[in-house]
Amino acid sequence: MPEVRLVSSSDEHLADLAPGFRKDDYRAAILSKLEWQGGFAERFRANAFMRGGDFLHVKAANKTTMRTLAMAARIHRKYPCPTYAIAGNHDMSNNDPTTVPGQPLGVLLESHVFNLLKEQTFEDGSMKVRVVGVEYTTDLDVDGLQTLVKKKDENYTVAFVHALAAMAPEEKIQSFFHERVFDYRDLVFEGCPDVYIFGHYHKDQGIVDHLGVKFVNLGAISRGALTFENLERKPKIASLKFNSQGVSVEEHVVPHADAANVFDLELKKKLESERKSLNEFIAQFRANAAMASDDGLDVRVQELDKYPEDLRNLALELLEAAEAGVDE
Ligand SMILES: [Mn+2]
Repeated sequence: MPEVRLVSSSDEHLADLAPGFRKDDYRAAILSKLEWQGGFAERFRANAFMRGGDFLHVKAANKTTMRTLAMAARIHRKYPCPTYAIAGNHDMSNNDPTTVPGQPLGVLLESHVFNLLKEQTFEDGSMKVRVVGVEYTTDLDVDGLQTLVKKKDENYTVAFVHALAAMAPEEKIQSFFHERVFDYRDLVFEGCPDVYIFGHYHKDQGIVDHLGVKFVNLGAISRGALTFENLERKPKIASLKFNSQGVSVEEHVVPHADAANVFDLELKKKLESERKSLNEFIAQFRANAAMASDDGLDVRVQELDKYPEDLRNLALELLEAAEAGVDE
């Protein structure tokens, strides 16, 4: 029976140094997960391995060593199938996708260790599966995602997106990222993809079937790269089979060390309280800005654009460094 088999993984956050509250050899831990994934792809007889963004953790291009990139390249060279990747916000500088060629991810793409996942059709006999990759952008909206539709000559369509998404999210804007959270229900429409896979949101939201459309949102492979980490979470990948009987998606736990062995829990507590005060400060700033102007918040936020560019860039860099856990 003709069958296409794919594996998906996201948010590996590979880095030289342990981010946030990790206290172990973080790089070795991530690399061993990548090795395990290659073995999984072999056992599963995958046609392709797909990475959903944030393969690298630190946004500053010169903060990932050549040795780390070389180790990642060596592991992927042994994979039994090609690896495809989309860019996440950590793979770029200033949230700007045009910076990717000058980033570590750009090197992996240029050297064909990874292939850029834009639009790729995988075939086995009469079975055709098209996968569309949607990199991180700050202006992605529901209309944009709804332009992604099935084509007549393909059996199945998959969208792999680096964006926050959830089933009936309580809040439309995630408070820490200040980013839109897509609602699965808005992405089911006439001619929509058969499967959506999401990266970016590190929490595990499992595999959800909504009106026959599958949503795969298993969270990050890395743990502790962002400060709001659930210590109980198990890193997972998904395997997907497409044949004449339909689509089957399964989740698989990636072997990982016990939380108690890799996390510095005192430091996590401290980071969480720092984040809380930062959020309170931002909320207060917004409230004050709204009160101080009859024109409302929008105009005040626009006024931020009047600050000199170097000052805005410095603020951006500091925020990115804070997010990446780099104190420089
Ligand atoms: Mn991300």
